[in-house]
Amino acid sequence: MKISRIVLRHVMMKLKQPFTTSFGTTLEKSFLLVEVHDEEGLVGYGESTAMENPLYNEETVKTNHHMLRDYLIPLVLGRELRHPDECSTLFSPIRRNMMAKAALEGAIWDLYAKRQQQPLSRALGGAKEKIPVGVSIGIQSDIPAMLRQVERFLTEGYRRIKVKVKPGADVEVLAAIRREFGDIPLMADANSAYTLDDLELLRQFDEFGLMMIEQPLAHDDIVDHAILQRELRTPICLDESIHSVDDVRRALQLGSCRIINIKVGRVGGLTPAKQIHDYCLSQDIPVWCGGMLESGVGRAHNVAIASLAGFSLPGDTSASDRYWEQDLIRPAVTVENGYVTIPDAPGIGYEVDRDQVERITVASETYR
Ligand code: OSB
Ligand code: MG
Repeated sequence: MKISRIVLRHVMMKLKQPFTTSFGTTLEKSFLLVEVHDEEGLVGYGESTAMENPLYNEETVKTNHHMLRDYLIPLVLGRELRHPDECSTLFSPIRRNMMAKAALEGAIWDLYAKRQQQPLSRALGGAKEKIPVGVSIGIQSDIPAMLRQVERFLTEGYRRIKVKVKPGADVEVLAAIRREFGDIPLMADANSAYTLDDLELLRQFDEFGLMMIEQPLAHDDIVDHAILQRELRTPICLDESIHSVDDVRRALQLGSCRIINIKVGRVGGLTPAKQIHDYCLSQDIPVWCGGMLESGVGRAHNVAIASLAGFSLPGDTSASDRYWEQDLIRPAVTVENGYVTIPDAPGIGYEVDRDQVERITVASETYR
């Protein structure tokens, strides 16, 4: 396939409700959409999961724009590609900037699958027909507000509840959820809000029989996490610390975690995500697909990768209406009985609503 034109859009979508983590609150989501066009008029779509500000990782909408415009797009534009896996090799001289790479690579995967007239899930090697999904609930103003959110999502059928925690909004919240809802599949995500100085506090998490605690310690750490994991019964799941198969290998060798959250953006694309999945499957380490408040485009990529066999735990691939009044894709992603059905149309499997994309576009550039 030959990519003859690339359109880069800066778009803005307003979330239904603010989403709060230990690092900040998002209400308006500003992000980049990538369109790759081939000579036959087919289009592949990708979404950058870089946020406006560098609070989750070091990337931002603007750094992604720079990397795409000045480095990554020139590497693929006009080039004959046989397979999207080639992006990993082409991009390898460029250090990091994983989300920028993933946005372009994801668009190329979509285009490739459309050209093969195959759903992206199948092009990636996924065989599942539906995937179990969970939901991620942001930090709330008080415990009653949190209990209302948990109740709402349990009613909607979600198969696992994840709550964001931070010092001062943690054990009491978890205790209240257990008291109210009993033995539901429950986990907590700290987004690096703790240090080893909080060991005695973190030990109290063990009382709640959580499925896991996600990224309790620093975003760039695997050593302190190994010390913590030896002290806790609750499995640690790493999110921010993992960018590659080598990161996973080293973390497992040290005993830093027992579960891996795979985010396509954080690891640099679908090909690296699949490699991490394959490695974890070979090591008997459960994985699940994380989310970054994606629009339908990124959500569709997440649904596709989560169709691989090793994604044995419910992911953060919730329904479009979890965050959006109106999504960019048709039909919207829906959850029935706690499952999302893998679409069988070619590529990402959902139609991109071009009118809606135009309405939310703040700026766009075309490269040819
Ligand atoms: O740590 O998983 C995270 C959202 C933004 C940044 C980081 C994270 C999250 C979520 C929400 O937990 C996942 C989602 O529903 O998209
Ligand atoms: Mg996380």
